[in-house]
Amino acid sequence: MSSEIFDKYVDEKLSNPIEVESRIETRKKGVSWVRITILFLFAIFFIYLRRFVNTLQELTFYVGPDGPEIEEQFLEHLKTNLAGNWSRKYTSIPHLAGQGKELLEFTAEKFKEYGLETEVESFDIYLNYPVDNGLKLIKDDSEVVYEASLKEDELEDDPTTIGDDLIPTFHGYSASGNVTAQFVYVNYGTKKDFETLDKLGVELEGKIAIARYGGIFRGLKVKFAQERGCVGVLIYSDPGDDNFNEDQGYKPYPQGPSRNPSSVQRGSVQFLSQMPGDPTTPGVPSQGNVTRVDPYNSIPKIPSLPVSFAEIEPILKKLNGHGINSSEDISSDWVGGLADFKYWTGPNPDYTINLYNEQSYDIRPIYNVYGKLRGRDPSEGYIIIGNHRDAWIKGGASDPNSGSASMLEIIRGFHELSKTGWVPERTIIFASWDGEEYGLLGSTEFGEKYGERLKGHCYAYLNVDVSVGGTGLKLESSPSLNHVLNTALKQVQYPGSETPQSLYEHFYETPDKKIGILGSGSDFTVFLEHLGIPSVDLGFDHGDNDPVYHYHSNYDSYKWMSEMMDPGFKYHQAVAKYLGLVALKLSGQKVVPLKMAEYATELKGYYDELSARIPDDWLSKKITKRRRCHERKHNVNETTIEELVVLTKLSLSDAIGSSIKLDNKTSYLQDLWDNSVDMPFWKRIILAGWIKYTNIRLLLLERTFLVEEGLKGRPWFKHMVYAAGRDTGYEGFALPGMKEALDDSDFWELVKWLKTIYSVTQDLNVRIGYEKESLMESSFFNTK
Ligand SMILES: *[C@@H]1O[C@H](CO)[C@@H](O)[C@H](O)[C@H]1NC(C)=O
Ligand SMILES: *[C@@H]1O[C@H](CO)[C@@H](O)[C@H](O)[C@H]1NC(C)=O
Ligand SMILES: *[C@@H]1O[C@H](CO)[C@@H](O)[C@H](O)[C@H]1NC(C)=O
Ligand SMILES: *[C@@H]1O[C@H](CO)[C@@H](O)[C@H](O)[C@H]1NC(C)=O
Ligand SMILES: *[C@@H]1O[C@H](CO)[C@@H](O)[C@H](O)[C@H]1NC(C)=O
Ligand SMILES: CC(=O)N[C@H]1CO[C@H](CO)[C@@H](O)[C@@H]1O
Repeated sequence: MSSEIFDKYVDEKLSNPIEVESRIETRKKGVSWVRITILFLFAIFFIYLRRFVNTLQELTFYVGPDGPEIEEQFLEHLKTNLAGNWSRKYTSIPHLAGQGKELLEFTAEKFKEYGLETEVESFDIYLNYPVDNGLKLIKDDSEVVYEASLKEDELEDDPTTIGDDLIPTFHGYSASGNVTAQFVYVNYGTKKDFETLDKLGVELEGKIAIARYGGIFRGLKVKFAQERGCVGVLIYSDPGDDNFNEDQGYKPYPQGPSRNPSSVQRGSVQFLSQMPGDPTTPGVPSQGNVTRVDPYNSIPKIPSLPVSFAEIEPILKKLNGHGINSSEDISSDWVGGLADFKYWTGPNPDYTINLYNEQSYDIRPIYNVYGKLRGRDPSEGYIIIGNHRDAWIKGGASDPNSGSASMLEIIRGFHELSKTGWVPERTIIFASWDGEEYGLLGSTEFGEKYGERLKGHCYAYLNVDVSVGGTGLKLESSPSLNHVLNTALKQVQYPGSETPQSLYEHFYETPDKKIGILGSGSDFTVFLEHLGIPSVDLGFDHGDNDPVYHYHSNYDSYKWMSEMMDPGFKYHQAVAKYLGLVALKLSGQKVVPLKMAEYATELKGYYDELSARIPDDWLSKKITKRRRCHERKHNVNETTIEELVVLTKLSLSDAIGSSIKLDNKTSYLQDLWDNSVDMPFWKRIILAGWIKYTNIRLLLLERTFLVEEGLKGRPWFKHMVYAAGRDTGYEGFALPGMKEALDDSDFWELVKWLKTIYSVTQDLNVRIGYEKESLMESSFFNTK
């Protein structure tokens, strides 16, 4: 119908001038070149007008299958489940960062086969591959009494654990070295653990620290040890941290659910909370002849090795009776599950360790694959869905290739939709990142290269790293995405329940459950924390009843996944359905479904909580220093801290109020659009323009939180509200600048952040506020 109106319109408008022109021509016979030129120009004009009208029509009068219908079709297509096929493929050859060419090609081919415009991009990264290692226990500086193999057992039952092509146990970005020294047990090696040892007078200078995995990102354990003057670090997986244990009668993998004693957790020891990405190119893409800097701001100078609990026990038990009896004099939190080690700190002067670690460092290529599903409206922004491809091991059935399998299923589902003529409103880009494991390399370099473009066009980044490492759904996101995440939760069934249960019911089973906040440890980091793009990270996480997940070990294999963790690959498919629906909503709804009320409420909550921690005697202090943010208009001079806090809280309350209004307006606009079929076409075009304006505002809202100078001592992190924890790495904290100032009792740093938060809040209010709403409030768009 609409197309007819336009054809008629175009015909009327265009036939007349040509007629007039030809009448003139009949009078002036002989000057045919003028006539030809004029006709030619009109033809061009006609073609362009036609094209313009077509585009306008396409954008405003698209009458393909709409949202709910498409979502249903998508879920229908995903009743076929090929996740197991993809899993088998991705776990068949080693694919350390920069390696596994066959899987790179497989990914690119699948993207193409499923209709994506596919591209491979490489970056040149400074990184290490393992050469050799050794670990010896030495008595009286002479006699080697024990030597660790530093290898995981080959299991006959599990082909992924056997072969010449297995990846050695090592740490990404660890330093080469050959050190011999006494050793000390440092528990999890957290900041607090090291402070405890300092207080108790346990000497760490010149020692090798032995830490168990857990609590914080492993690279920070090495960082803290290095800062204490340690010469090397060993990190092992303590069975006391597992939910199933041989002590309790559970057999180890592959016979049962507890940890295989020889399992080793590889992993990166980059100082993740300092900066991800290539350590030699902070903030800029590692391509061509980029200028490189000294990497040791974000990677260690001392060697480290990962060890199994079977191989650390003979070493640790030599500490019994030496140093501090931690269970007695520190806390039971220091005691793990080793039978022969009684968790003394050491050192034992009779024993030393020789730790030998040889790494080959070079500038090496890594390869991202991008696949674009082009949206209907080229002037609209896009969303990105990403998963990393590289793994520490040949398998990686869980990390990361459960996510790779889920993502391919989404792509397959969208391809099936495309076959019936469906095109999303806005573009969806799929990314298969390389080098995540070493330090979020592929995604970070991508973000650093295309930062400005991404800030101007990317509505959201959806990350799926491990889609199945257990059976409990984990959801962490920018609060602006909570609304769309919650809506989609209700549409997918939880695969782990015998009676029908939605993901929503599963996720909110525990009272007071909330969608979490993002820290770091996966590829969303650059998008959210460097570029201010709303992000989400999700997947089924390890829970108390799930078999021990052999993280970064050879036993994270296809066999473990297909037989113990996810037989039938139902959890893989649930993630594909869920994330696919979220992507369909974000890319398909005319008004981008980003909602601000929850964000503003959360923000006020964080601020209330932190400001309550400001010491009383600081509150009445005047802020006399000159204003820092001279580029910002808002004046907060000469006031007391307390006044500033009150002002900020008022401003945040305002933000909540106006966010509720904004969210209401965006829902209203979407409603109008959904019911605009009978609207006169010119009104509909105005409405489309209005929606476009609204979308641009929504696109830019999260960018308000970017602070150019970044966090203290780590300028790469520019998001005021969320960042990787300085001392934790994985775990994120809200308002990190303010929190760290309070943690450090740093008055002027706190003042700086209070001012920054105040002025950002003011900006936020300006951006959220909907001043020009008269047109909206009027009955302009009423069709009846
Ligand atoms: C998926 O795997 C199953 C079982 O191995 C096989 O029968 C089927 O042909 C595979 N399908 C595709 C599309 O690879
Ligand atoms: C490591 O150093 C020790 C001496 O401290 C030496 O005996 C040993 O050969 C060295 N190991 C390697 C592999 O170079
Ligand atoms: C390398 O640097 C030179 C000058 O610094 C520049 O002209 C050239 O384009 C650069 N090459 C690449 C590949 O970036
Ligand atoms: C260490 O402390 C534990 C817990 O108090 C105690 O049972 C154990 O006997 C202590 N070990 C020694 C050698 O004193
Ligand atoms: C949302 O908008 C509708 C109509 O536009 C209005 O009736 C309602 O009160 C608004 N709700 C809020 C919370 O502002
Ligand atoms: C609270 C306060 O003293 N504010 C002052 C900040 O500075 C401006 C002029 O720049 C004054 O007008 C305000 O009174």
